[in-house]
Formats: sequence, structure tokens, C-alpha cells
Amino acid sequence: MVFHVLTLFPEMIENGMQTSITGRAIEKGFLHLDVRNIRDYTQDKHGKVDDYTYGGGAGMLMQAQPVYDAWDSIPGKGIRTIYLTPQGRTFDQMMAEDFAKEEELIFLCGHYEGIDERVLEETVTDYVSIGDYVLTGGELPAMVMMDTISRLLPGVLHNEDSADTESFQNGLLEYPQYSRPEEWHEKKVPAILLSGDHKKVDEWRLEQSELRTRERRPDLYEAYMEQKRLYEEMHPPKRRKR
Ligand code: 6GU
Repeated sequence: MVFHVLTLFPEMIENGMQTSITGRAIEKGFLHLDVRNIRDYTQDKHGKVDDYTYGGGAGMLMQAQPVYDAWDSIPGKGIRTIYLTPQGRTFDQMMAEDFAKEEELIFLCGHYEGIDERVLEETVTDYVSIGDYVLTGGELPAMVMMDTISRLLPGVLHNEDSADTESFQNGLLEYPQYSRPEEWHEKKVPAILLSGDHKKVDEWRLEQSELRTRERRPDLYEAYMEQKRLYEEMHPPKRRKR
């Protein structure tokens, strides 16, 4: 996967992505990061990339020319171009799975009051938000998306099945987990986890996932129960012959 990022703050993206699991994925060649500074593409002799908005109002807008030329400098055709904006569709795990199928993605990060609408019309294929709150720019949302997509790519996580056992892959939150010691602050690790009975452990974990989801995310739990009802309708329990 190649992530192209268009931004006025390239060091923010580079520093963020070179850390931890995404950093290792870049080193190992599972991920390629191509960060381009939009300012490098301005034709303005003073390096200006923003201007006042027509019609008045507070704040500055990123101008079309530098954004377009930065985007146009990326080789290749038809690469999905994601504009990070609170006006986009809300990012979720399903969207991440869809983007993870692409070979390359372009992330366009706006700043100030946004970007001239005309260049968005000519470049952007996907408008994406990461939630209902307002950030100062698209860099953190782009990193949130790249992090989420990265861990779905083959080779990025060490443990091949950890990507699908975790929260959301089955529509439930993850069950509680424990490591050594067996007792800490007078709290014992649940005995079943020490039993070595893998079937019992799996049953306990599913039950904990369901309890936790019902408690903390009733919206997810509702959707999960509905899926379960539909599944059981399509796959009725087999009658025993006698
Ligand atoms: Cl994608 N951009 C900005 N500036 N703020 C946001 C956002 C994006 N998603 C949520 N808030």
C-alpha cells in the first residue's frame, strides 16, 4: 500500500507515522509513505498558499493552484483521493476495510478554513470525517485513517489473527484481558483463563464481549442482536431424528 499525503505540515505526518507499528511496516516495506508539502507547489514568489474568502467572513482559505499542482504531481491515474473534512462521511471499520483493498490512496489535508471548492471538485473522490467535533486540520484524521487501514494489510501485524479477533470485527467490543501476575492489588485473574480448556475460554470471552458491549455500547449491541436474530432465522437449529 502506498499512502500519498498532501499537507502543509509534512513533519507532523512523518513523525507520527514513523513511530511504532506503522513505522515498522514502513521499514519492512509493507507500507510506503509519500508526503508532499503543498507549499512546495505554489507559484507565488513569497510561498503563499492561502488567501481571504470571496464574500467575506473570518479566516483564510487554501488556494486552488498549489493544491492542484501538488495533487497533479503524483504519478498514476484514478487513485482515490480522500479529503479530510468534518463535512465528510464518518469513518468506521467498514470504510477502512474498503480502503484497504486499494493499492494507493491520496490523503488531502486542509488547514485554516478549508480549501477552494473548485479544486476539490476536480480531485476528491471521498469526503471523510473522523467524528462530530472540529479539529484544526486534516493531518490527525489522515493519520487516524492510515493507522486503521495499515493494521488490516498483510504483514503489518505480527500475529496474523489479531486483526480479526479485536473489537468491531464481529460487531462486539473486545473481552477483558490479563497478563502476569495471577494476583495484583488483591485482584485474581478469572480462574477459567488458567484452566487450559480452550473451548471454555472461548465461551467465556464471547460472553464477556456481549456483556461489555451491552453495557458500554448499547447501539452496537442492538445491531449485533439483530444480526444474530437474522442468522438464526436463516439457520434454524437441526431437529434430532429419533
Ligand atoms: Cl476530517 N477534519 C477536521 N478539520 N476536523 C474534523 C475532522 C476532519 N473529522 C472530525 N473533525
